[in-house]
Amino acid sequence: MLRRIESALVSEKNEELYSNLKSDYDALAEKLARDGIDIEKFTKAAEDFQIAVPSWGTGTGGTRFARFPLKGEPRNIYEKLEDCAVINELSGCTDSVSPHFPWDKVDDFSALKQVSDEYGIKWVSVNSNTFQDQPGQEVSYKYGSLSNTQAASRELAIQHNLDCIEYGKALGAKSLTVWVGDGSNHPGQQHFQRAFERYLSSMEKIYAGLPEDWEMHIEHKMFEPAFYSTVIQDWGSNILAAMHLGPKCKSLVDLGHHAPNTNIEMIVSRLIQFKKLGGFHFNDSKYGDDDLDSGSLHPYQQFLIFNELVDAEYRQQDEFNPSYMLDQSHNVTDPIESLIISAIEVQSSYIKALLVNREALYGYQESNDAMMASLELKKAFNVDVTPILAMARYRKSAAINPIGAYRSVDYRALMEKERPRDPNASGSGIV
Ligand code: PSV
Ligand code: MN
Repeated sequence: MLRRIESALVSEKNEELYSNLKSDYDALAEKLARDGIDIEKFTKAAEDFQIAVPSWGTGTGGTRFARFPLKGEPRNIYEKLEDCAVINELSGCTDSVSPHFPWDKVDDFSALKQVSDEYGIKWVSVNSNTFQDQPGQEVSYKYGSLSNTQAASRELAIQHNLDCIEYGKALGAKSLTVWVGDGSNHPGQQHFQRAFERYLSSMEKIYAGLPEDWEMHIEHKMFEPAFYSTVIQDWGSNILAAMHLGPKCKSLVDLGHHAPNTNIEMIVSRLIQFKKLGGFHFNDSKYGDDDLDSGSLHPYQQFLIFNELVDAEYRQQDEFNPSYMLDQSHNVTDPIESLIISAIEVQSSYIKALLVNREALYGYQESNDAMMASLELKKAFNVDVTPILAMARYRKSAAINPIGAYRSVDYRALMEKERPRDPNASGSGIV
């Protein structure tokens, strides 16, 4: 297997840390055992947990004002894949990458697939991009793509999505994620119903092009780049579209795409109930979009979302198989470090949600014991599961201390030499 960080280095660092980890792990095992909980079951669940990394997240992000690129940033899809391999080697829980076209320029898909196979990295949901014009594009997306009033713009956007399905097939992906920036900036600019009708009729054509074993995921977002209305504004419009299109179409929840204080975990529950939860883009936010790293600000909200997911798993809910992915912008951190920590934060929410005593919780719910129900959740959330996660990484030959191991190789300095940057290049992050 091809590696970016030598396994000898990771195991050398791990050996320095193992005996302390073992003591912490044994102490937690003893504590959990007093409640009849076998820690090994949870460590195994942590070992099995995987979340995908967005190819575009490996570049430094930015805002509409500026971007401050890091030295040694990836310049193409092969280099992004290398950084994703680093993230997986150290975290042990990110064995797949979600590509974005045409940001990811690929001349030879089988050559790319061969390299990703060598790294042990899979390709998951393919993201289409009809929210910006490409150089030389004949018709524009300025006034929308799949819902544009002009047929030629809609046709171009439909064809791009159909092309994305072909790219995904070549890479072994099984779903297409569609997010459009379509919407309006002025009251009266757009006829709400007609725009939604045009969107649905374009999506029908894309849906018709889905292979039998594929799904299509629709992502809603309440603002940006359109600031008055968006065509797929919220989970209501999202699920209506997914229901209209058919069983292979589901809704995708990007945490940052809701108004502050929205009860996202309840949205998740509704989507689960109607078999329409396709997947997630995890991130955190104070004001909007994907501003912050997953779990950096609202770890309890992230836990409550996982509480719904684990509950569905526990009840063996039909047609429940959501995909997990990170989608966040890293403006001031090294994206590799942020993606490692974010993946582990999401993994942590999952393990904590698994620790909830479901039967006890159902009992408190039935007897309307609000205090005990809340304390049952808090009890699981307050368990420090870091020894479980670190032990899972150790057993998978990933790093007990991923950031420590990463910093010890000075990867960015090495990359600065390997990846000299064209000073005129615009960079690969989200701007
Ligand atoms: C839109 O803000 C979004 O969340 C969608 O997932 C896009 O594909 C991605 O971000 C682009 O950065
Ligand atoms: Mn997203």
